[in-house]
Amino acid sequence: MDDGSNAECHIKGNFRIRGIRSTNPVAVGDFVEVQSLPDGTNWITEIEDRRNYIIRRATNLSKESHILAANIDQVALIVTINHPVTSTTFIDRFLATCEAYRVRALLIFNKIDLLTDNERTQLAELRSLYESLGYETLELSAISCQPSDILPALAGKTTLLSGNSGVGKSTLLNALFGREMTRTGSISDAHNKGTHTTTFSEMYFLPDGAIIDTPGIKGFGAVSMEKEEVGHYFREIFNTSHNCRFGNCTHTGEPGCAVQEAVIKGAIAISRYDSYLSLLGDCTENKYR
Ligand SMILES: Nc1nc2c(ncn2[C@@H]2O[C@H](COP(=O)(O)OP(=O)(O)OP(=O)(O)O)[C@@H](O)[C@H]2O)c(=O)[nH]1
Ligand SMILES: [Mg+2]
Ligand SMILES: [Zn+2]
Repeated sequence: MDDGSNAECHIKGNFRIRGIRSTNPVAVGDFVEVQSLPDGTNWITEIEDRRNYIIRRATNLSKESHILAANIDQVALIVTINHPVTSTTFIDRFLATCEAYRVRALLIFNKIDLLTDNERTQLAELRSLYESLGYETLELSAISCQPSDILPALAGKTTLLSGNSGVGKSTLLNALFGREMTRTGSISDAHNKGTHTTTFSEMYFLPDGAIIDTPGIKGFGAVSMEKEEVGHYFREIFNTSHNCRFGNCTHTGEPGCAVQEAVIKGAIAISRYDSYLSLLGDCTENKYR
C-alpha cells in the first residue's frame, strides 16, 4: 500500500487486461488501485499501464503468456560456471531477450569460491567477452559477500533476478539484506542442478530500489522472434551485418557475409555465433508447427 504496508488483495475472476492474453492478470511490479470494503477485504480495481513487462509463454505452443514481472529497470542474470553449469547459449538467449524487450541486462557470476583454476580462466574470458559487448558484469560469492558488493549495481532501479534453479538468486537476496528473507535450496548431487526452491516471484524493497526474486526458469522470455529480427538482438552481429553484401543476410552461408568473416577471423566469438544459430533454428521450427 502507499504507506509501505502489505495487504492481501482479491481480484475479480473476470478481470482481464486489454490486448494481453495472460494467465495472470496482475504481476509482480504492477501498480494497482485497491478498494477496501467495510468487511475488511481488499479488491484490485485497476492496474496501471505498464512501462514494460517480461512475459513467458505458458508452453511453447500456447498463445497464452505468463507475465513474469512488470515495470522493471534491469534484469540481473545470475550465472554459475559450475554448480550448476550455465551454458553460453542460455546466457546469449537471455541477453537477446533483454534486447528484444529493451531492458538493461546485468550479468552476475556467482559461486566464484567453488571454481577450479580452469573455471577461473573461463570466468575471466566470459566476463571480458560480455564487457566488450557493453554488458555490465560482476563476480561474487553470494554466501559470503557484503551488501556493498552488490548494492551499487542495483541503486535506483527495480531489478529482476533471473537464472537457472540453484545458481543462488535467493542466497544473493539474503546477502543483500543480511538476514534470511527467503528460503534457499541445495544442489542435487546426482544432477548438479538446483531443486526449484523458490516457487513464486516476490518483490523486496531496498533503501534505494527494489529487487524481485523469481523461481529458477528455464524458458525465460521465449519471445516469439521473426527470423529476420534475431540478428538485431546480438549487438556485435547487428553492427557487423551492415557490411554484409545482402541487406537481408541471415549470416548462414550467403556470399559476402561480413558476420561469417568476422567469426572466422575471431572478431565475433564462436559461442555467440552458435547461440545466434540456435535462436534462428527455433524461429524456423516454430514457423512449420
Ligand atoms: N559455495 C557457494 N554456494 C552457494 C553460493 N550461492 C548460493 N550457494 C548455494 O547454492 C544453493 C542454491 O541456492 P539458492 O539461493 O536456493 O538458488 P536459487 O537460484 O534461488 O534457486 P531456485 O529458487 O531453485 O531457483 C544453496 O545451497 C546455496 O547455499 C556461493 O556463492 N557459493
Ligand atoms: Mg530461489
Ligand atoms: Zn551476413
